[in-house]
Amino acid sequence: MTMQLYANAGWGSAIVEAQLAWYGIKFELVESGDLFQDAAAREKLATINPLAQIPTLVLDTGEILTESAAITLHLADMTGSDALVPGPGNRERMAFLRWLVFIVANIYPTYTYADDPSRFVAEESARKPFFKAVNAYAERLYGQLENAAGAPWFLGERMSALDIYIGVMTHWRPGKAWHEANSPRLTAIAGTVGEKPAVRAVLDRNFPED
Ligand SMILES: N[C@@H](CCC(=O)N[C@@H](CS)C(=O)NCC(=O)O)C(=O)O
Repeated sequence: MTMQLYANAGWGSAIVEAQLAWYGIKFELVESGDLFQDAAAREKLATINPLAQIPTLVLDTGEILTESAAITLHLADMTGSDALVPGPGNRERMAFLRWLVFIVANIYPTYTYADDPSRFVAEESARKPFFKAVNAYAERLYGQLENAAGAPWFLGERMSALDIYIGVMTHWRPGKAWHEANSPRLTAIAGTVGEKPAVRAVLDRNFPED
């Protein structure tokens, strides 16, 4: 079977969609629907990914792969390419792994918690302050990512999947204007990665307002 990517325009599936496009891997895009607004969409996705999150990838073997970092590493293994993931022994490997995990373990969860605070904060009046606090924390984390960023790519001379994460995630809270003012390096990386035709096509589909 053809690989299937569960996706919703503008969401984290774009990070994987861009990598699949980069490698030229054939896949079918399955619209997940809005997992916050549509209970049926959540239920359907939960049958293959109990977290009901995207990206969710169904491999050509029928196996399910979730977690964007695991997918990123697996696609590199599968293609035998080091185009987006510096291979073992490569001097950029350690920084790549550190910041890949930093993004998914620290920054990404701020969206899980603040996209819909009602899931975590029962008291209605506490939701707004919680949303604000989580977003302020996200800003601090983006500050750390900014401080670690090289040029023209996050790892310096070579492009990697980290640049694709940055190209997608800088569209999310706190938003492009905030990043332009506070994260000039991340903003530059997002601009440069967006010039790569394979990535551009995916960004245009996911962020038509660009
Ligand atoms: N750790 C996961 C996070 C994925 C994630 O949070 N995806 C969001 C969309 S950008 C989602 O599906 N949210 C729905 C939810 O949290 O219920 C990854 O790196 O793939």
